Amino acid sequence: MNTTKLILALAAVAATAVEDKPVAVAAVLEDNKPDPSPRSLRGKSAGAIEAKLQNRVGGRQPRMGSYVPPEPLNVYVSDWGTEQLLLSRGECESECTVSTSIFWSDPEKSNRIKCVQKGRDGYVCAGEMRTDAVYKLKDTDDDGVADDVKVWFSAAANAEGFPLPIPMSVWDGEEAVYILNAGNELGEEADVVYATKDLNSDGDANEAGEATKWLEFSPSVPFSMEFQGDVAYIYDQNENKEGFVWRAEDKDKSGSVETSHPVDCVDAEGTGNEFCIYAKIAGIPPLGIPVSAAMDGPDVVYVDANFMPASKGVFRMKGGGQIPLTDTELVWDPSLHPVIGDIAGADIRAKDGEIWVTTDARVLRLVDMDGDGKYNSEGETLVWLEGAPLDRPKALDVV
Ligand SMILES: [Ca+2]
Ligand SMILES: [Ca+2]
Ligand SMILES: [Ca+2]
Ligand SMILES: [Ca+2]
Repeated sequence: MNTTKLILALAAVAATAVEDKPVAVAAVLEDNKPDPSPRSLRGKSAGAIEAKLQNRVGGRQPRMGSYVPPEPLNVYVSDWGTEQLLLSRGECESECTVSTSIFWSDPEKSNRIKCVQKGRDGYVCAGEMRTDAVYKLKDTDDDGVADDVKVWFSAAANAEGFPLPIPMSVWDGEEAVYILNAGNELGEEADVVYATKDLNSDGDANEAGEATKWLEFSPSVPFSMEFQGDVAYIYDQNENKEGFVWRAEDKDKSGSVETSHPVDCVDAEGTGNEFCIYAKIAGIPPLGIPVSAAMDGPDVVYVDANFMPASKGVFRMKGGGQIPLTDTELVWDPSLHPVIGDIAGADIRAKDGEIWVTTDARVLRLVDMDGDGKYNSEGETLVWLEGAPLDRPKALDVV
């Protein structure tokens, strides 16, 4: 491990309260950490556990005004305290009532779900980093509990012998299920995006030829990935003092992304450049490194949870201008929300103009009701979930 990467990784570990595992040291810390999670919920997943919680803002009901919340809202969130995957569904009229069920709980497999995404085929993809596997989960009878669970791709079973120490992100794309793996420092393979397909229709992508390396881009510290059509946007802390959002596209349909071209997105169209820098996220070194980012159309939104108050919160980089994007704006300031108190960003999603984030013990939903481009006005910070069965929320998807 080189020194810079170690420092950045340690910064990331500190910023995320030791929850992410970008390097071996994090794994050691994680395993040494006493587990405060209540396990009493385990085994009760046969039926959906209803937790009726109302959205609120510092104890007040939000003034919805003319705002019409999109619905139905289905929020999948992995919990590292109770070691399971939750589904919370929102019924919204003037306010939302949230019903939460334990979507998936398996004492061997659902412990450290690092990423979750509802796929196009109705399956929920979950990447788990203790079993080094991506699972597909489906609720066939719509009771809020997954009853069809299968291994989609795993380090142990895939015929190519591809490692999967940390499945950071998964995306059910048009061409394949893409899996972003972050390498560890144990000698296993480093940072790569696999394209996985089920060619023989047996329900997994573990046979020979079903997984290929779509993108290799070490050295880096990748955290998240999402696609817009054929284009992947990958947030990478990289080894410098600013994070990158990479734009990756297999333009020539060769089956992989060429990374040897200049990393300048400005001339990407003219040069056929398949891999370039879409945004640069400046942090305050050594700790100001965001831990999660998401695309909101052409914009990049990210949550910075470092120890420097001035650079803490949810930020937006507006797209549509010069690339790489560099200008950023604080759009949600945690210091204005003493009830929330702090933010330790684990995951972020943008949907229908709203921003969703997981923090230490909550799932927050940010809604720009007054249209000022920020989420700080009264009624704009909504606590979607807190309290049991939620304990330590991590990965998030909102559909
Ligand atoms: Ca079910
Ligand atoms: Ca197969
Ligand atoms: Ca290519
Ligand atoms: Ca606002």
